[in-house]
Amino acid sequence: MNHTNKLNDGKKVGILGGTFNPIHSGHINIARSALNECKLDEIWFVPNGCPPHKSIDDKVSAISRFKMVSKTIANEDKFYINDIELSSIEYNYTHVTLKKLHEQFPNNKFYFIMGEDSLKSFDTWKKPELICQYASIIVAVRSNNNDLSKVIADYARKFNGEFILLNCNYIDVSSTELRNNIKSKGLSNLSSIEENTTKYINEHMLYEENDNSSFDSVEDIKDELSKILKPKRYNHTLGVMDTAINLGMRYDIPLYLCQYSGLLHDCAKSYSKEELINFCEEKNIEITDSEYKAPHLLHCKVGAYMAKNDFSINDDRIINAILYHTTGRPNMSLLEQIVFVADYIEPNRSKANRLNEIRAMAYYNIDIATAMILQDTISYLKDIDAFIDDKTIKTYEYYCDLIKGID
Ligand code: DGI
Ligand code: FE
Ligand code: FE
Repeated sequence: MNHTNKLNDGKKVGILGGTFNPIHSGHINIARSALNECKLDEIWFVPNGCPPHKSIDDKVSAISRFKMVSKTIANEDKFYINDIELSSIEYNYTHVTLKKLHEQFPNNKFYFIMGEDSLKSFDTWKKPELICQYASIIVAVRSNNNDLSKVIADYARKFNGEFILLNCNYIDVSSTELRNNIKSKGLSNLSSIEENTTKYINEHMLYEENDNSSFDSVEDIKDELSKILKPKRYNHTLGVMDTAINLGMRYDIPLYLCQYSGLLHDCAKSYSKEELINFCEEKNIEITDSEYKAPHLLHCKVGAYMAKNDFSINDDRIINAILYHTTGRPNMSLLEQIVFVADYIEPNRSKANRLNEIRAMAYYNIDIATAMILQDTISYLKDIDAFIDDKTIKTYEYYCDLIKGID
């Protein structure tokens, strides 16, 4: 992660604050122009925290916005992320943030970047003279105009500050409009959103309306499962549901998706091997060679079928989380990974080796936890001489490769 640290002391640094909800090409354009035109060494993106008594958009947490910005700029050489506003529980006034940055990096020269619209209200900000003391102000404008030059000259005198006009093709993208567009049309046609941002938004399902109105209720499903599953299996199911919800909190995944996936992942577990095969043959569900060799694997396919048809789950993300919960698959969605890991670590489990290690790792880095689970599962299957599905091996190899790249 391009996280700023003390080693960055002694540089010309542009500060770009904002809610970044979401981050878009308007932000990136301003950052690039400021870097190049004002000959800065670095741009630090400073996402706002969650102000007291006020939620920016309750559905997208400050941490999630921070991570979205971080992923978006990860491949940019001179763009960094700074969590100074995220780690404060007070309202983040710009003059306070700049003072703190100044104290942490006394040898840096800071440039606070703002759009021309913000400039017009600058004299209503808290302590503009302190802002000017700790930073020069870069004002991104679409085109030079005399009005603005006059405002700037007035402010410069009044607050004893340095104001720099930055002409850039600064497009005033509205985040509110973007959020609404994402909700109504999806992300595919939004040219103002970077590819890595799109990936993050999709992966975490940000800005989506949660629609589970057609699903059977959680209570009804629990009632039914308590009848069709043995008590131990039913308890395991509740454990996976709760653990998946916890992981959903940790990794910013809508909790209802974790809840339904966890609750239903083993709904076909009461079927015997023969019953699973018969069920699939009857419903024309394809059985692979591996599944004929290890028919218990079919509880995933049958479970997915039951979730759809018996519990009205018409959401493919949940169906896939059920489908891949035993073998996993390369490049799982975060939801799939959450159910895969929750299944292994839920509190009723006690037999596996390294359970404590894997439980702790699950909340630190889910990719490493996934690789550890697969490593232990494969080793266990080899010990008992069981047939190993190619998918299990492929998934293991995929996550081993993935975690090799972690810095
Ligand atoms: O249904 P659960 O017991 O809660 O958990 P699960 O669906 O992950 O199934 C776990 C069992 O499946 C465990 O004993 C390991 C086994 N398993 C995982 N991958 C493979 C496998 N068994 C075979 N034969 N082949 C595999 O590739
Ligand atoms: Fe299972
Ligand atoms: Fe399970």
